[in-house]
Amino acid sequence: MVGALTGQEPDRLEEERRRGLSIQLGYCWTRLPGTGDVAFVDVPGHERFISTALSGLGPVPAVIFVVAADDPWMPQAAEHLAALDALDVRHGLLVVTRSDLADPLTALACARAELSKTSLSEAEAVTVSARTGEGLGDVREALARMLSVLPTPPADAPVRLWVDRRFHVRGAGTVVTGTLPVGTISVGDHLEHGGTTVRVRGIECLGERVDTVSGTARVALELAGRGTAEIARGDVLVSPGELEPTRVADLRIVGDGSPPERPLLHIGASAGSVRTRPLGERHVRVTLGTPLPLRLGDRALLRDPGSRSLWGAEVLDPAPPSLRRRGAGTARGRALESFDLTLAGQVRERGLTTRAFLRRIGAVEGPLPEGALEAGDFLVSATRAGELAADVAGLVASSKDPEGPTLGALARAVGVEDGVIAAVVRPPMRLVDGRLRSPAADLPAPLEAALRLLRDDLHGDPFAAPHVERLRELGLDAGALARLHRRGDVLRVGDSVVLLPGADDLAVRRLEGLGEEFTASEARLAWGTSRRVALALLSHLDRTGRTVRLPDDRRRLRLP
Ligand SMILES: Nc1nc2c(ncn2[C@@H]2O[C@H](COP(=O)(O)OP(=O)(O)O)[C@@H](O)[C@H]2O)c(=O)[nH]1
Ligand SMILES: [Mg+2]
Repeated sequence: MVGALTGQEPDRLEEERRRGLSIQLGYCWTRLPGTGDVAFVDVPGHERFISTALSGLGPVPAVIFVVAADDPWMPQAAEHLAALDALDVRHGLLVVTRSDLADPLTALACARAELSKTSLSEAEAVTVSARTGEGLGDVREALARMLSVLPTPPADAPVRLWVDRRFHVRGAGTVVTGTLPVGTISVGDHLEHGGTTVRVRGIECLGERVDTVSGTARVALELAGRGTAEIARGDVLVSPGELEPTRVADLRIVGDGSPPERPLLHIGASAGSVRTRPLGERHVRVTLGTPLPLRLGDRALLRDPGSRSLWGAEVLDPAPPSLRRRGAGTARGRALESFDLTLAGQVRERGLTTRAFLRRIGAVEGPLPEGALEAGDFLVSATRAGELAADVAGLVASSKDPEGPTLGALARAVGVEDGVIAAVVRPPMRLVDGRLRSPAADLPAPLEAALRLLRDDLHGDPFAAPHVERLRELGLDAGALARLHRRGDVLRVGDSVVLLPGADDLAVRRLEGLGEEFTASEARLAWGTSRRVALALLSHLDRTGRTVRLPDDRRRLRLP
């Protein structure tokens, strides 16, 4: 059918022609009037060549799903359809071919029923005979309709070209081919492969030499540079520095059941064995053998070659936090349930990150979350800024240096850049000549000592507000507490309930992990504190507009 459509023969190997069977990926193209150039990646149907088929399917935006009128619904058709569904390919055309050999309606009804359960449920269906040519016009028209609704891929996105073939051409050197989904490649560009850089010496697109090409396109690149000989099928060439190679990623499993411990991860044209660790019911952490430039929201596929089962997977976090504590996996699974791929969500999730990093992992552009700080390229969530401010306050207070510690010393102690420290400094701390002046410096000595002890009390357990007796012991009466609160040294949420500055942000963050509405006792459990502190903190959050108290005494967070 592809041959009849394009006038080109996708099977080029002698063995393929002899056995009447595709073994490798085949490449053909045609020009559709009003639509433009259309490239086809013909994939082998035989079940032995499933991984080759997947390497062709991985990066395509749309498919023609072909079944024969004289065949029953075949296991390999089911397997290819399951893979397309797992990859969430939504644009497609169902074609029943060999209509001269059998009435196509039975096969059509059967295939349609199967497609209707998948991401291809909207696919239009046509019947055709490649032998007589009947229906070829319908195929072209339906193809044009299908292609007309494909979204235009961003030409300025970073390049990620999955190599599906590599060969050596005498005089030209190494040539690789692949389906370019987004972005632009021009002659002279540098691309990264593993740790090395290669240069694009020439580009061929549908049999013609071009200077530049943007996705979606089939491309052949003539490469120069050391290391080109090591490039193999399944490798990936990327815009230098614009993507983040990752070895560990958290994925959401789409579909039923869970993948085994050592499945294959297919993404783009690559396939590699990975180790999985379940994170709750619907998520897994995968550890890759070779780093790949994964991005937020990428679709991938996990496959168990033994049972031939496969699972769809959405890349949620290509740079996840390490899991050390017992039970951390389950908690991480819960956090991934509401994982937010926008810039705001990512800043909230990561606490401290950079714009460049978020761009590399493909965070969805948008506004910063409320209360976040920007310091150069760094982005700091409100919660993290509060925590850093508290850490800095503690270090400043305990500094032996009468002038106060330098920004650099603080930055090293806290493990962030100087600029971040400068950004999180809030009154009453002051930055004077590159040093942070202790606000406690101008407090009476006993009060300063009391504040230091209070900080120690609260440091490991931010919601364990000291009891009235402890406050009395520290000599902190109502007047002293009010004074410290005014200066920003403490956060006073009730008459005798004091926490450290930033505890309110942290409290809100913990509440985000609860349901949409929650009771006071659920909040108390989330904070791991006493009823006395929880009630005072809740009314503080009500007063400051962070929570809304509902008529039945439940609460919800006020959305920004
Ligand atoms: N009679 C007839 N034969 C066809 C038609 N389309 C393909 N064939 C033949 O069916 C066989 C399998 O076709 P091929 O394109 O290799 O199928 P593939 O295995 O899916 O790649 C070949 O011998 C083709 O010549 C058609 O519409 N009518
Ligand atoms: Mg074939």
